[in-house]
Amino acid sequence: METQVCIIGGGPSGLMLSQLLHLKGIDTIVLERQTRDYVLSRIRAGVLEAGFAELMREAQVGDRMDREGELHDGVYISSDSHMHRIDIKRLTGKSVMVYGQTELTRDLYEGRDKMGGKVIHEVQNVVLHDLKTDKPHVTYDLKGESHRIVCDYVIGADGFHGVSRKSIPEDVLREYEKVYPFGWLGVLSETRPVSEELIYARGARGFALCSLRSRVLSRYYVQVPLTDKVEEWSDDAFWAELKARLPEEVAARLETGPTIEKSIAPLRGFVAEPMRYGNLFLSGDAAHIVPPTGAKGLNTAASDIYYLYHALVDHYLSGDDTGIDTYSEKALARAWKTQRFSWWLTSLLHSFPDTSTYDQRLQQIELDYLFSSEAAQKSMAENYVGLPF
Ligand code: FAS
Ligand code: PHB
Repeated sequence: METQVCIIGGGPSGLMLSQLLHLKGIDTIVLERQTRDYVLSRIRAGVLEAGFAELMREAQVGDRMDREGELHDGVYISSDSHMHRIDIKRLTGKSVMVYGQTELTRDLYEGRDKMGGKVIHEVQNVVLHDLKTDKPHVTYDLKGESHRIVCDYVIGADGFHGVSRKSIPEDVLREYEKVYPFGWLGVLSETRPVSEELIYARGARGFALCSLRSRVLSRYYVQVPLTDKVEEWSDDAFWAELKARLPEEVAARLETGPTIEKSIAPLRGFVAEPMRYGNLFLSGDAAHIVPPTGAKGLNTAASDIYYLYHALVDHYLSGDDTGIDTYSEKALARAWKTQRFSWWLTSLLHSFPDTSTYDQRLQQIELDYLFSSEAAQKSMAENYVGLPF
């Protein structure tokens, strides 16, 4: 088989790029390791930056997001009993879109179906070849048969555990990592969300987050030690711990119920450089991971896709390779800014084991400064709604 752009990974990055390029007449094939149902069963991000929402509309898959998603103009940060609202709309002129990654991935799949997009599921043994030549190719197995795709470019949108990053020679690839000494226990419940807007709660017992997917579907998280196992957490234990970390008036109105999903995710910051090797381009989690505190994981995948989309359109439609030649530098510049913001918000709101009393006081002072300074709130708000692409 031949195509112009071979995309490894049928998550949000890969599907979004395939959809956008198709609309410009550029041919792609997406190779996905899992089944579509498996990809759609994953519960992940919930908050979209304004730029991501714009990309969904440009990809002609934004209608359901605009109908069912919620535009949020503010977000709460609570510290013990104090609640403070960061008015992101007043401070930046922008809102964030609350709409689950599962739903937007479904919308992208349906968009690909409508346009006859080529997404091949359950591929195995994907191998990238001749990346430093003008005609790289990809081999893979499907139902016991071997296949080969010759292309101009390979896009590694295959997430942190994918094959693409590992196809860059060790003497070329530089990796930077920060592992946080805790994880997030997350639940989904068919209950009315406790708040109209998200609440990031910092408390003596640790961090908690009140989020949502709709007016009848809530998403909650509590910080847990890395040694915790999800099976150790009953629903009752989760609800009791969440209430203990929220201001009293919020805890009092929390609607509890059976959880329909429960999982623990570790927190890490990770960046791989460069994001280009020959005619292989990394995007999204294949190149970088952030702690979910700042809701930047999926949104940084979006800026990678935005840069790649424009670079490939300029290449194929105008013969201009500036975007291709500057992709890695541009994507990394923004990715490191989202690392910084995610690290800052994680450091501000979580309880760190073995931290000194000095550092504990500094954390409280940083929070007091945020609550009292319009400049500090504007800085947080401009990062939360998304720095410009
Ligand atoms: P993805 O990992 O989503 O997709 C990569 C795809 O490639 C997968 O479908 C995988 O099956 C496929 N693949 C892997 N190897 C392959 C191979 N060899 N061949 C073919 N296909 C292959 N972000 C937030 O902003 N907020 C959150 O709250 C949040 N929560 C998260 C919770 C968890 C448990 C995880 C793991 C991530 C979370 N994230 C969150 C980050 C997440 O949303 C990612 O940023 C987002 O999925 C990135 O999208 P992709 O880059 O497309 O990678
Ligand atoms: C979510 O709804 O899953 C979510 C929202 C905001 C975050 C992280 C996760 O910062």
